[in-house]
This record gives sequence, structure tokens and C-alpha cells, in this order.
Amino acid sequence: MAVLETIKGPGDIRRLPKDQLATLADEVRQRLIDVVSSTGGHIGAGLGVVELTVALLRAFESPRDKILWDVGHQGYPWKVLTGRNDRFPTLRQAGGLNGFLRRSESEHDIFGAGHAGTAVSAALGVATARDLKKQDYSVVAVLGDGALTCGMSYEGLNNAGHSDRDIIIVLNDNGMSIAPNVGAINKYLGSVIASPFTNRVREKVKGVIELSSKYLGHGVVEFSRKLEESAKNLWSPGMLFEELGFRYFGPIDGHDVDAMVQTFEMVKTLKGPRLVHVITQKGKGFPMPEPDLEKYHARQPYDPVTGKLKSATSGLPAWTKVFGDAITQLADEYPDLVAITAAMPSGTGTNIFQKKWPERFFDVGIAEGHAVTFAAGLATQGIRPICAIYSTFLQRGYDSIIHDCAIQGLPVVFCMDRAGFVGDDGQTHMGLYDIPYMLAVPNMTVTAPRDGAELIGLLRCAMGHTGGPFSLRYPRDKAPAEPPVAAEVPPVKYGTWEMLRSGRQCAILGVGVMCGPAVAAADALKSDGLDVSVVNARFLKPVDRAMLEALVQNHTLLVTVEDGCVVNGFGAYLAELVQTIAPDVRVIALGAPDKTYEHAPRPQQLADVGLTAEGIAARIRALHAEEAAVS
Ligand SMILES: Cc1ncc(C[n+]2csc(CCOP(=O)(O)OP(=O)(O)O)c2C)c(N)n1
Repeated sequence: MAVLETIKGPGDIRRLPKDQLATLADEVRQRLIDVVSSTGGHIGAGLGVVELTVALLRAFESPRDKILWDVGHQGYPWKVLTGRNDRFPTLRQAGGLNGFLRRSESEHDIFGAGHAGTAVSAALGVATARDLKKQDYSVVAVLGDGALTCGMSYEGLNNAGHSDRDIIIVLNDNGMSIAPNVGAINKYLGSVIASPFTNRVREKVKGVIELSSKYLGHGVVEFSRKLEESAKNLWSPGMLFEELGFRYFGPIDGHDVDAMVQTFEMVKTLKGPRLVHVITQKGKGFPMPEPDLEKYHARQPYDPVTGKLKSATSGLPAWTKVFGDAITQLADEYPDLVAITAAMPSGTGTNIFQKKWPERFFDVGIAEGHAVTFAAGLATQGIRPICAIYSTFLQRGYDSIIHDCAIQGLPVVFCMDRAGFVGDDGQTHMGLYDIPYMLAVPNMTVTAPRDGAELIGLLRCAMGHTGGPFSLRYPRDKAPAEPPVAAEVPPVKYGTWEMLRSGRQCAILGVGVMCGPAVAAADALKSDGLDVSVVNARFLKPVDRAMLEALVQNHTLLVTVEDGCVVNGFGAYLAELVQTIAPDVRVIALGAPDKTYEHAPRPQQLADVGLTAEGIAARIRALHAEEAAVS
């Protein structure tokens, strides 16, 4: 790492002899492979942009020039080269570097992200601010071809392309989203680059120009040049971007540092909206033991030489797998059931469904709003769509949930993986807001299973419910038990809770996986002489009115426990109801207080806010002590 050791920031890269840039890139690549082998993380995207990062930092002057990365998951080389190499081994660890880029971490991180599709809009904002303030610097947005499946990217391109602002878009085209990219734009970029016909035509035209410049006059040379230009326009991906108002450069080899530096040096001297198209290979240089390209994207700790995962996954299945298996089995019984993912087949477990039911599976790209409205369209015709989208990414689809599903009473089922604290992905990926946002939607049924069997039972219930949308949430975790096969699980009765422990005075209402610690807390409180009820509040909306009315007869305190934001959460919703039927009963809501949360292991995040058996028990002891003091 002789060259990398001399790099303390972008200035050192600009001072480096040109012939050492490729060596620097090689060393950065090795550093990524070494460090991520013990931290785990998004290795594939970073390895694909090592040379691109070096070239950008060579040709532009960060942070004076503003370089914005879409998503930020490909930002590991950027961190290593912008003064964070020493701290790089703390990546995704509690108190260490974040897995994405964020403004608070470095002056070089101009715009934080985690969700895809924001780079063009944010860069246009920065460029517009520069012009309003009459300043002078370059603004560069780097986005992947996957981000071109996001509507937001086009909204930004449409706005930027005709703005005449000085803005440079770098399209990092590797043909991959997390899974192989999908849709028309992918076909368009891929076929033009790969087409032997296009290349042959270009070569022929080039030959004609060379010949004509030797033997023929100026007019013919000009004509030939025009011919080349038309050939380029006819068959080049540039045509699309040129029509959108960008001057197009490329495609260029995204692993050739010199070629990219040269292109950026030239492009930055021009004016107006420009787009540089670079072709890269995701995961370049990774010693990949599996043929599955998707496994490059993010990886648990691995052996840096063989790439093999350090710990083979064993033990209880993840919720994601329980869900994937469940819908795959249920599809046998429900011929109208289809599954939709927004670019996350393996993340949501719908890849399991895809294998068995390819014609009933739809990957719509990174397009959550579209996914929801597409599902609503399907539902109008009697199809039963299951939209499997992470809690955090479904935030993008909120208008479609209300406007297209709820108002029209359409039975779309939302299965939200990664609900609650998400561990080392950190603040941009937290699934803490779905309970408040789903509870606020009219006609929405809001549920949370406490284990895999209940997930299956609730899915059956959802398939039998035609009166409007239906949501389920489960965390980024292992399920508490091995689930039975779907055929053995009856539907959960709509709108019902389950009494897990029957006590007096205080009742804990657990939401989903919080039932486990709630029961353990009740057990612990027995030794304090407290006889506490525990209810599995699997329907957050509608609540089990009969059980609630029975509870308020012999309990003076209801404690709700939810792995989600406490503001406008289940506790708040219940408190409002209880106020109308039993104003003397107190409702105390335990959950995540109103703030952002840093990356750390999920158990630590839960413990920090008291969402453990000990935390719940301690809170109830304190509440009882308070009550005793008052009475
Ligand atoms: C709104 C949103 N949906 C889904 C994701 C999950 N996700 C993270 S990276 C990624 C693929 C991005 O593909 P691309 O932009 O081509 O970048 P690459 O990984 O290929 O470098 C996806 C789908 C996300 N970050 N944001």
C-alpha cells in the first residue's frame, strides 16, 4: 500500500505522478477487499468505481467542486481517498464510519444518501445555489444505471437538461442494480453498447473518414464526419440524453483511469448540462466463489483470499426467508396471488417466489411509487398483489398507498421487511416510521406477526380480506422459531388479538416481535409480586375492540411496546381510543423516541431505547412505583 499510504486527501491525488494513478487504484481495491472482509458491507458497488473515484478526485477539486454520489453505497473508495482511510476499519461498526455517505462525516460528502435516485435533483439544487450566489465551481452527480429505473432521476434529468445550468452527470453503467437491472432503459443501454452491428457500423464509418481524409477533398471529409455523427446518434445511448438536453460523452471504459481523467478534464471546461457515460464492472477484482452476481452487492464478513463467507448461515431462518417460502407455498392455493418487488428480489425473499412462479413475479426496478400503483391497477382486475418492499423504501410509495389503494379500497397487501431497527445500515434505512404512516391511512389494515406461523396466518387473512389494503411488518432479524408449512396454518381471524398471559392492573400490549420481550418482562415482574397481562396486539388497526374493553375493566395501566417510532405510533393510536372508552386508564407507549439512530447491531439499538425484557420490566416497575407513591 505504498502509494495509498501517501494519500491523506484529494490534494495528494492531484499531486501524484500520472503513472501512479493506476497503482493507487489497485491498492484501494485491495484495501476495500481486506477491510470489508471483516466488517461486511456493500463491497460490489465500491469495487466497481475505484478507478472512477480516483479519476474524479484527480480531475476535480473536492470539496471546492461538489461531487454527489447517488445512494452512497459505492462510497467506500471515496471514504478511503478523502481522509478516512485510517478509520476505514470502523466501517458500519457502532461509533465508526457510516456505510453510506453523510454530510456530518466529511466535508467531501456534499449530500448524504442511502435511498436511490436523489443525486440529480440534489446536484441541480447545488448548481442552482452556486449560480444564485454567483460562485464558480463544478457540480458532478454520479449515479448508477439502477438509479435510472427511479422516477426521481428522470424528474431531475428533465429539469436539469433544459435548465442550461453547468452540471455534469456521470452515469456509472454496470448493468446491475442489486440484481441484474431491469426495464427498457437497461435494454437500451445494454444493447447499444454490446451490439456488434453498432460497433461494425462505427468502425466502417471511421474507416471511411480515414480514407477520405487521405484521398478526397474537404467536402467529402465533412460529409463523412457527419455520417459518423449520425451513426453515433442513431445507435448511441447518447441520443436519449441528448434529447433530454445533455451533451453526451462516452461510453468510456470506467476502469481506465487515464481515459476518464482526460475526459473529465475536457468536459469540465465546457458549459451547460453534460453527461459522461462510463462502463464498469460491479465487484471488479473480488474473488467471488459463487456465480450469483447479486452476492457481490453486499456481503457478510468473508475470507479475503477466497471470498468465501466466514460463517455459514445456520440456525433459525431470517424473516425474509420465512416470508419468501410462505408466499411461494400460498401461491399454490391462491391462483390470483402475484408478488411485486422494487429491485429487491433477494432482499425481500421474493426471489424464492420468482423461481417457482416466474410469470407471477414482477421486479419493477427502484420504483416504489410505481410498484404500489401498478399493484393497485392489478387489484382493480381481481389480481391479488403482494407488494414486498422494505419499510424504509415504502416511504417513497406513500402517496400511491393513499391515493391509489386506500381511497379506492383496493386489496393490495404490503409486506414490509426491515421494519423497526435495522442495525448496521444505519439512519437512512431505519424502518421506524411505517406504524405511524400506515395507521394514518384510511381503510388500511395494519398488522404485525409475532412469529413465522403468525406471518402465514396473517397472509391468509390478508388474502381473504377484500375490503381495502392490508399491511404486515417484520424486522431485519431471524424469526423466533422455525415456521410450519403454510398448508398447516389457519388464517388469523381478522381484527383479533391474542391473550398470552392473564394478569391484573397492568397489561403489556406487544406489537409483533415485541411480544417475546413482553412475555419475558412479565415473567421477570412476577418475582416483584406484579401480575402482568400480556397481549399480542397483532392487529394495530382495527384493534380487537372486545378484548380492549375487557382489558380496561380490570387494568389501570396499558403499556404498548413497539419496535418503531413512538410519535403517532400504536401507543398514541390506542391512547386516543382508550380516552373515549375508559378515561381513567393510563396508556404508556414504549418505542423509539423521536430522533435519528446511528448504525449499531440491532440488539444494541433495541437495548438503547429499552425495547428488551429488562428495559420493559424496569419501566413497568418504575410506573408502579409512581402509582404507589400517588395513591
Ligand atoms: C429508494 C430505494 N430503493 C431501493 C434501494 C436499495 N438499493 C440499494 S443500491 C441499489 C441498486 C443501485 O443500483 P445502481 O444505481 O445501478 O448502483 P450499483 O449498485 O450498480 O453501483 C438498490 C436497489 C435503495 N437504496 N433506495
